[in-house]
Amino acid sequence: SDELLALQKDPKQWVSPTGDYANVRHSALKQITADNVAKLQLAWQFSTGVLRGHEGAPLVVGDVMYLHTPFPNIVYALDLKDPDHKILWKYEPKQDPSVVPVMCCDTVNRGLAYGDGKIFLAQADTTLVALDAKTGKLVWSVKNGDPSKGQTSTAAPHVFKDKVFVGIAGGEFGVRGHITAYSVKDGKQAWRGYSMGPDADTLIDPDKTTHLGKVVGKDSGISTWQGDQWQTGGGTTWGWYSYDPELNLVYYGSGNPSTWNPVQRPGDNRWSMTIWARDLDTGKVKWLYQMTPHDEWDYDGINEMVLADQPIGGKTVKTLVHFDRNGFGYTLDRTNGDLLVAEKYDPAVNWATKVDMDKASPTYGRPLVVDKYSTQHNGEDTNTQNVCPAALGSKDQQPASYDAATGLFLVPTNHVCMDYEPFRVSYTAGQPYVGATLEMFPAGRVLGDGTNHTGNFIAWDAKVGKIVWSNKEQFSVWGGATSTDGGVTFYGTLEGYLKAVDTKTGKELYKYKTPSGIIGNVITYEAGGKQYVAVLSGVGGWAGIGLAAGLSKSNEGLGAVGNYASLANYTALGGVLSVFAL
Ligand code: PQQ
Repeated sequence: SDELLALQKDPKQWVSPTGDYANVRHSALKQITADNVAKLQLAWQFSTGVLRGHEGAPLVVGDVMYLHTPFPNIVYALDLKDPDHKILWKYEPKQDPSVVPVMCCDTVNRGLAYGDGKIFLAQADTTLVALDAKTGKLVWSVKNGDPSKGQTSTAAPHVFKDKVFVGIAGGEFGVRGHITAYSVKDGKQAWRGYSMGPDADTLIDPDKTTHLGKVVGKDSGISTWQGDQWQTGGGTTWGWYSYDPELNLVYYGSGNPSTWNPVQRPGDNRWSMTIWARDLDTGKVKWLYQMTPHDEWDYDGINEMVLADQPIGGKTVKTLVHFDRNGFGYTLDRTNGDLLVAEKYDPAVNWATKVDMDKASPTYGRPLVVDKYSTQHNGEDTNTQNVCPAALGSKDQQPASYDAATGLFLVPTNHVCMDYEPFRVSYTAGQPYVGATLEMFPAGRVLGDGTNHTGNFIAWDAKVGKIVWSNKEQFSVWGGATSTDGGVTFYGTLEGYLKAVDTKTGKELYKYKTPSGIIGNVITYEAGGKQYVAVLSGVGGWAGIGLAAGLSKSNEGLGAVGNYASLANYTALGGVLSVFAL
């Protein structure tokens, strides 16, 4: 039996980091509605005691809330039955702080997973621990990587059926990405699939695994790399995972190829920047789709895969919807990887004119790159200017929500462009392997439309690939959205507002300024017969790296600092959970 599949159908709880296996981030709760949300009030708060960026969200399992922090990755269990929200237990791992300097984009952690009476935490130092959910006592732990080689962990673990899945971060350190499945029961490794390398490592079947309907052939994870560059090839796996129990397939994306200097690594660099569908039990790859072959801009493909069944062409299609860093919103048939839609979800996107949708074309499925914005074309030590989006993408890790009632995807986005200058680097284990200098700025500077906001919160129709409504946000929306059957969608902003909008129209219905900028994901749950909305504030992440790491030069923080410098006029560091109710 699949305990978690049953639990996630109860809207009173929030039992997985993404809400459910399908990553739709939608709740059937509806006490809070578009008509009454204006009366929402702060119910209680909890300080995590940790500074720097608080990503992810707590879990609610039964009457207990499980809350995590960025490094040092403390876990709290809070009693939701108790009016004082007493701390039932606290777990604080002992980690070598030398991991901190090899974390690329703040000391974030995207949350916990639950399964089989255990709470799973992927520590920054790549240790995966299973804690007894009742007592917080360590049940088992395994080491998934080696921080001395630049391998770290920021992604939430995901429990699907009897396995817990973890990825690896470190694309800025030449880490070769992989996803690993461990037994929930005892931590025994079931399989590991690498993003590149020989078929024995990637678990790709040369005669069965398909890319855009064609079998990929032998050692496809090597053949588009020069020499042994695939060994330090990136394609890390630090995002969100989803699972379709009927197809028994696990979906996720791989990140940028290393280094950021494209001139140094000729070829398509397969399978970086790729959507993966793997069999849950064996890890065998059913299909792949590489969105950005031979990346020249750091458009990691790791953003969430939303599994939604949608009416297309008169029938219900099992789709996978993905808002990529590269600025295209993709809709695929998740049974076989067929590409159905690929359209820009920010009109500013200029590095490619479109994705070639002509099945007969030799460039079918590839983005058609504009020479002017090709950092490869312009070469090393040349500054390619005004590329949209910036490296942090039209959307980064902040997950979208799907509301089946309106058929809309509610998407937190970035509206940022960049200058990008690649330079030559050599690989040393555990040292940065970046090879580009960046500067980011509001997209309005390229569009020449007089605006200087760096975010939009949009509603997207993934059946056709069109924006339905779009709200300007002063800053990139770095926190995840949640829609509800009350017709309300919630999200947080970098300056610290929890906001509620009408899902259908985007009309802003409520906002409340929390103690720090929000890069966490909103959740909703029910306790004692009452609906609550909860969100972590605590500014940081890549967008907030200037504040989080105390950086001030505009091209520091991998080019993000200057673009978000004015955040310091609105907020400061500090982790706090805020919980709201009517
Ligand atoms: N992390 C954030 C964040 O939490 O705000 C943003 C990013 C990361 C990126 O935009 C990245 O490109 C990125 N890349 C890697 C990688 O290539 O391994 C890791 C991470 C991370 O682990 O947080 C980020």
